[in-house]
Amino acid sequence: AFAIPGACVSIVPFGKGHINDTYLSRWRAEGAGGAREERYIHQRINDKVFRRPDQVMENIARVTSHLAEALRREGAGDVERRTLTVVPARTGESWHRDRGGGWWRTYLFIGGTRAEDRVESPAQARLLGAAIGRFQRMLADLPPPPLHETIPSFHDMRFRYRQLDDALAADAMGRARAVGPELEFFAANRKRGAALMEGLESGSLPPRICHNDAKLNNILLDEATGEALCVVDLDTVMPGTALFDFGDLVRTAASAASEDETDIERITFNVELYEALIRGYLPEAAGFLVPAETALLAEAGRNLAQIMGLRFLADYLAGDVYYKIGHASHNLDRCRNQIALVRSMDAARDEIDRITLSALARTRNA
Ligand code: ADP
Ligand code: GN1
Ligand code: MG
Repeated sequence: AFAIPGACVSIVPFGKGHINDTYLSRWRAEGAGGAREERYIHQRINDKVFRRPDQVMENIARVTSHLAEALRREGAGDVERRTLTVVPARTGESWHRDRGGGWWRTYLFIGGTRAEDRVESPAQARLLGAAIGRFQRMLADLPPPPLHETIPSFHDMRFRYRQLDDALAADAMGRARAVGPELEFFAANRKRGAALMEGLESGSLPPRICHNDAKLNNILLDEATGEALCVVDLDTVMPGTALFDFGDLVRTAASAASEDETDIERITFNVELYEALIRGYLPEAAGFLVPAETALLAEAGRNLAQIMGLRFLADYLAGDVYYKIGHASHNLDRCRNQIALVRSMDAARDEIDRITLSALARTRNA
């Protein structure tokens, strides 16, 4: 269905995403210089999560062409490794529907890269911070119309609390009695968690195009150099606050453990990695961030960890209907992981504030 030359040699499941079905394929084409092998990524878009895959793809086509143009303008080499490239269907659309109604898309495979669940070093964290800042900066001048909102209320904490309340009331799996301490934690933090959405609603936080899923394993790292090469998983690129992305990166890249770690003792917030992230992010983002945004940078990681914890718990109670899971308690384990991370961030709050202020001062003086 897609405009790929040659013959398919193999196709295998790929990656560790929680939402879509991802495959890697190899193709062999005979050319003037002999046989050539090309690789592609194919994804079946999760249409339970994304109700309008056509709108998702319309967003992604606009965003990827805009990024490619911006990269070329800035003289970046290897543009096809620095942004996703959509391979159109033979119909000319950016998607293909199979006979069962499933929605598919194809990207060029970005080889020589890996997606990690933990950061290796402060130097790498700095490059990751810069990658997300750059991504936001390059999309700041995307011409109208606004992008489609592919998942409504995606990072709206109050909506996520309501989902938890509903899942708890229904208690579809009879799991509610086993999650008392987690429910207590979320009840105690209900008010504090609203800060980002309140800022967006009051207008103090300007709406911006953001990625909305800027976690560590959605950024491909160059195998050879460790460089943060390409931000992938663009399904949720839509309006939001820049803090959603900074926060998602902080919660995943400055945690000493991965999101799947179950040993609570090991889930600690690493302030050294946080410092590197923010020092990488600010030089790219300082040109557009307003004071109301910089004032909430220190809160962003905590906020995003809270919302992910809530979502994992709601899905656990609802019977694991949203996230892909590897074992029965996976969503509960992930929820506990995020709670431990919030606690560790709270314990480090003075240090986080100090590092944030000093990074802001450094950027202003640079
Ligand atoms: P999900 O929405 O399920 O998380 P992603 O779009 O993030 O799906 O893809 C899953 C994984 O596949 C990514 O984390 C990344 O490792 C890999 N991946 C996705 N697109 C590409 C690509 N074009 N080239 C190389 N790897 C990719
Ligand atoms: C999902 O698709 P993936 O695995 O990159 C989820 C994010 C969560 C993340 C938690 C569309 O991201 O919101 O932060 O899992 N994506 C969607 O790991 O819900
Ligand atoms: Mg992903």
